[in-house]
Amino acid sequence: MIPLNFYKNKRVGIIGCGKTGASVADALIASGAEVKVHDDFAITSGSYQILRRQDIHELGILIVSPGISILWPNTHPMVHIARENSIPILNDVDLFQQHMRQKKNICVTGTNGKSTTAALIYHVFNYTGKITDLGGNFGNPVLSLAPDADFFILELSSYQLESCNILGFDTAILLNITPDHLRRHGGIEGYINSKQRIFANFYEKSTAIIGVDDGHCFKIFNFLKSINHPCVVPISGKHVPAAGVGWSENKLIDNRLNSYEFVCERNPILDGNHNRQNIAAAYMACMVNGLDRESFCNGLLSFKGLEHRQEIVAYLDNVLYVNDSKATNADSVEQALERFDKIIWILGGRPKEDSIEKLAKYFNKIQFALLIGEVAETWSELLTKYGVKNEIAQTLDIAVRRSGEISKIYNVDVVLLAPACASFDQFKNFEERGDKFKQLICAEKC
Ligand code: UMA
Ligand code: ADP
Repeated sequence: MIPLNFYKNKRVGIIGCGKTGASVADALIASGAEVKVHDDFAITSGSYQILRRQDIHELGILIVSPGISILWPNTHPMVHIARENSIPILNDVDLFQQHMRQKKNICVTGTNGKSTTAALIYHVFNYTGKITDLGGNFGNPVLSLAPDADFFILELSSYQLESCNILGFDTAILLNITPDHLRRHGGIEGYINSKQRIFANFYEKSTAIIGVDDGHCFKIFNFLKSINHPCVVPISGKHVPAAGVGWSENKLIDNRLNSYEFVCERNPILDGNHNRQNIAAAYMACMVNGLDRESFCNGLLSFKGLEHRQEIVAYLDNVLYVNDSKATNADSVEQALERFDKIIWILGGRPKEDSIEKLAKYFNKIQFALLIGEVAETWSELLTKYGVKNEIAQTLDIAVRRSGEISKIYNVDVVLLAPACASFDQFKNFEERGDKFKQLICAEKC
């Protein structure tokens, strides 16, 4: 737990008592602050004092959890009151920054690839014996990390960046931007603004690592160059950028000095251009933080990848079963559709703002689609319009059973769970959905 000594005897309010709110409350209480907590739905632990509206004007500071809207779609009413009373509003990442300035942080954002990239960097740092901790949107809040680590790898979501004010990270990585969480950010402009905050308040030793494979990030790259950011490195999963890091076929190339230096071959577990983007970013983060190339390459080769991201579950009766439960938007699903052929596609859940229609160019690879969750009927109609054979399975159990039957009829290489949807209509989270998929396959097949 990170000690928050600046807040000793201060009155602090917290909105949201999930993982983040509880970690902030615990760290503040342990540091001698006077803490009150509000949650609109439930206080998960009875041990905190309740924050009421009439308490807000007495606060020294208000901390918001990532799930609390401070702008869109509606500003949380307590945030309104705090603003009217000129109470500073920060989040847990701000508190972390205030207290851990002497340590190095490497922060990762992007629409897709954050967890893989953050985990890979963490793995390589550990491999080389550095004392490192990993957290943030990854699952364990930043204030729950071990204070004695020398390096902190922080995965930051657009929600966290939106409410973060101190910023000024040592190494900031933006992998890519495609439409996601648009309602929460009031549209694509709001989403881009949140993401690019990762580079804000930079200082002379900050490094900005930025994917240049999409138009939004490419513009941000040009902007950072135009304002003379001290160190901006373009990275790509598709080519070798000038003065940057990228790929020539399966070779990672360091072209920072425009000298086209070979670094290493890719790790076969991390297949696809998307993973090449992640590896290039991770490599660069390691280089600017003092690791050597050989250590990076050895660390990369021993990285096993993360569960639920194009995870190979089984190869049975000539059919590969792939769990890509974390593919919750069209862009992440695209990576899997690009990689595989002759697919039985299990998809659906609670839809996000983007549609699978933008994946139409891959529909000729789909032998059959099995739809689950709230969106099943709508997407069944859409797929039928494009001539894709499909069936509403409604639940994952039925979809897996049907995939076994259908794979015997059609010429199928892969059964792919890549939902292009959030899981919350039928599961607690994407992990539960992916675990269920794996259990079902093993129950049916192994
Ligand atoms: N709540 C309110 N009012 C609201 C909204 C929420 O009171 O208007 C309360 C809920 O009742 C609940 C609490 O807030 O008790 C939940 O807080 P939260 O939504 O901020 O979630 P945490 O449990 O603190 O988890 C957050 C991240 N969740 C979100 O951003 C929604 C977790 O990311 C993150 O792992 C965790 O902090 C630790 O840093 C999850 C996520 O879904 C994985 N992230 C989104 C994504 O990856 O797409 C952004
Ligand atoms: P995030 O933490 O940003 O959600 P993950 O590493 O958990 O990213 O991967 C989520 C999904 O996105 C998986 O389906 C994965 O295959 C895909 N993915 C991973 N990296 C990228 C990338 N750089 N670009 C696009 N999709 C990616």
